[in-house]
Amino acid sequence: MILNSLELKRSKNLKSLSILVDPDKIPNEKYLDNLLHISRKCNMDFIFVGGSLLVNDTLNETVSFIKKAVDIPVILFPGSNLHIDKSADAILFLSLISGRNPELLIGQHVIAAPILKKSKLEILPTGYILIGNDANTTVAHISQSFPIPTNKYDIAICTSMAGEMLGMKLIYLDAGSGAKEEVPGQMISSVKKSIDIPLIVGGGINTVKKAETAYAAGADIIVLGTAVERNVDFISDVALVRDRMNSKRS
Ligand code: 1GP
Repeated sequence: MILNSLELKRSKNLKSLSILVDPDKIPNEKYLDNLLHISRKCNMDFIFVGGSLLVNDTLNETVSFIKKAVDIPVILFPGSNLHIDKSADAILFLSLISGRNPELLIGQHVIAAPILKKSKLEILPTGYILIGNDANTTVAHISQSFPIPTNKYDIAICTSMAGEMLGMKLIYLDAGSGAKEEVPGQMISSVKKSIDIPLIVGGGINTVKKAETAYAAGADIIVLGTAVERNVDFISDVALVRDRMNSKRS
């Protein structure tokens, strides 16, 4: 079970790495093949698949391709209840707790629940928290919600604590795909101290330094999307950071 393994790793302070594959941003099969080859070589922990908007309707194709090619757990990162594929291993059952849009707090979940119940997907109840100073991003627009500003640590802390108290099993601090400003290290460490569940951090992590900062501040999993689309070798650089951190602990 993915959740059990994450909780165990968290208890040992072992770090994980995930790439985010947006089916709309795969230029061709060769690209995906190479991405998966490098991921396998780097012992990628997870592959998240999804995006706010999926306009090309290639989610199923993408998940099947990945499942055939590698043994890495595939976790759906859905933008809506339409983004479900039963051949994945798990789904981030995201509740957008930084926002006040009832559809994304509970509405879409009600529609998805009976479908998910019949599937074999592992459900990962996740408190999803958008961080950023720009209310004009794709995710802010689609979600019709404001992100928590990068300097409002208290709001991020209280939101994460409330998520955990509501029974969510993971917290995801996301600056949004391609964010200019990543989630600040200080905010990650403040949230980390306030919760006892695994912490996922993503959005705008496009340098090794930013990855190191996020891990050192307390991220249990970091997610790489845009930077990998620009330079696939970035995966190996960050995997080395993860391995270095984990070797100190084992
Ligand atoms: C976005 O956290 C992910 O939801 C990844 O963001 O594309 O900026 O790496 P990037």
